[in-house]
Amino acid sequence: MDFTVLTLFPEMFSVLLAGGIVRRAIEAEYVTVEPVNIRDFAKDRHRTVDDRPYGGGSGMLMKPEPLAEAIRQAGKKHPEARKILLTPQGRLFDQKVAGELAEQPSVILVCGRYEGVDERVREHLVDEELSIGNYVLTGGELAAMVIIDAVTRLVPGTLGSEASAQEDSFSGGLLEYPQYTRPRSFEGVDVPEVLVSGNHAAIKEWRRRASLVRTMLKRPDLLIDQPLSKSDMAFIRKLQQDIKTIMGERAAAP
Ligand code: 4F9
Repeated sequence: MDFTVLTLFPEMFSVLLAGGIVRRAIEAEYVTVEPVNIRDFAKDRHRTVDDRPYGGGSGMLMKPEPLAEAIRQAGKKHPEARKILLTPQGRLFDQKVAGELAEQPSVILVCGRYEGVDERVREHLVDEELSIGNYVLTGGELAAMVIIDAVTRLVPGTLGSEASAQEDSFSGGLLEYPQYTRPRSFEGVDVPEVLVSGNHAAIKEWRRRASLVRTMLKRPDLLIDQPLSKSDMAFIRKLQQDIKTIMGERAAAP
């Protein structure tokens, strides 16, 4: 999987390339990450990349020609690439989108700066717009790094174990169950007994139920469209019944 990042600040990506899973994935040749300086495609003596908006207003825009040339050259090198503009106006990036991108042979990430890019870039030179959340950044670079990180760990082979990507929060659609390591008692709080029982079936059931409870309490939105087994449903119905009983007792209390 090849990432090409078009940016005015290629040096920002040195942190991403310096270590961690992305660095290891590059070394093992599962992915490539190539930051390309958009300014290298400016033609004038001052290497201008921005200009004032027609119609007036504060701030500057990225002018279309250097961006167009950078996108064109990256597209020549990677003809299959999906061209993505990072902007708060885009479709919201989530684990599902990360999975889609991990199946692409190549992605070109276009990072805007200033007050944005000329509308014709958005309309005609990219395939889609992605947002990593409902906030405004100073540019698309941090969004590009978030996407590269989340997608890289889904490229087959990149994580030490394939299982661990699958088991993470969101991958199964539910939040991750609570995890513990030594010591068995920490600041007066003990590890749940079942986890030290050695009973693998009981541990599996406890974890599934813990995931369900957590998701119901913290992120009930994630349960929509979530496939639930008969055993999951029985557990949830029992919980609802217990809550009703408790609430009933409370209402009856003096
Ligand atoms: C990009 C914000 C993606 C959120 C790009 C300013 C951005 C962004 N997700 N903000 N330029």
